[in-house]
Parts: sequence; structure tokens; C-alpha cells
Amino acid sequence: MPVDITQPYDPNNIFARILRGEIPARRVWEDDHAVAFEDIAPQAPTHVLVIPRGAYVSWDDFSDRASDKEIAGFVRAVGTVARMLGLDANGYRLLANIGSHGGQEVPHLHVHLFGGRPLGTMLA
Ligand code: IU
Repeated sequence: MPVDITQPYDPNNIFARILRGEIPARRVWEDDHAVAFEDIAPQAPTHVLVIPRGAYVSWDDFSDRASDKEIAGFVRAVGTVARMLGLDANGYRLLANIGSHGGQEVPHLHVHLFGGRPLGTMLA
């Protein structure tokens, strides 16, 4: 179901449960600010989701309420994961779906990291 980004954060959403370790995920990296794990339905040879540890629904929510430290930590985390996965040599794609028009399905902010092959001009 598309995410209504006007609604408050749901602490029982699937990514919140992954963060708490209640649901398994193939974690590839984590630190104090962010966790990265493999997408369960990969659309590229590398398809990882990077999520902030904080409870944020959307980019708007995150950029409005998160501290500068959290924002810097999250942005750095995305780059760190890309380098760790060896994607910095040939490049990659970042994508954040926000709200119903953006096609967001999980109401915890996440950035998709795609790579491992030429991705063309857009993903569907
Ligand atoms: P979206 O940006 O909210 O549209 O994408 C959600 C993604 O989360 C999508 O690519 C799913 O395959 C992925 N995902 C997951 O990795 N693990 C899950 O338990 C669920 C969704 I539900």
C-alpha cells in the first residue's frame, strides 16, 4: 500500500522491526546512524537499502526533524556502503521513493542503492 507521508511514524513498520532485530535481514553494514541490508526483491546485481536508525517516514520528515549529525551520518553511510560494495569504480544509482506519488511502500525512510551493471537511463 502506498505510504501516506502525512501520517505519524508507525513504530511497527517492517523496517523498524528489522532495525530492532525482530525480523531477519541480510545486513551488509551498520553504524550508529544507519543500517544497510539487501533488498528482498533485488532489481540489480547489487540492490541494497540504506536506512537511518531514527524514526523518519520521509525525506521531508528526516530533513526537517533529524539533527545535522544524523543527516551527515546517513549521507556518509550511503557513500561508505557504495564504496564497501565496490560500486565506486563503475558507479551506481541512488533512489528514494517518497509518498504515494513517489511509489513509497515502506513507511521508514530508505535509499535504494543499485549497481553491478549498466542501469540505463531509468529504472521502471
Ligand atoms: P519502496 O521504495 O518503499 O517502494 O521500496 C520498498 C523496498 O523494500 C522494495 O524494494 C522491497 O523489495 C523492499 N523490502 C525488503 O527489502 N524487505 C521487506 O521485508 C519488504 C520490502 I515488506
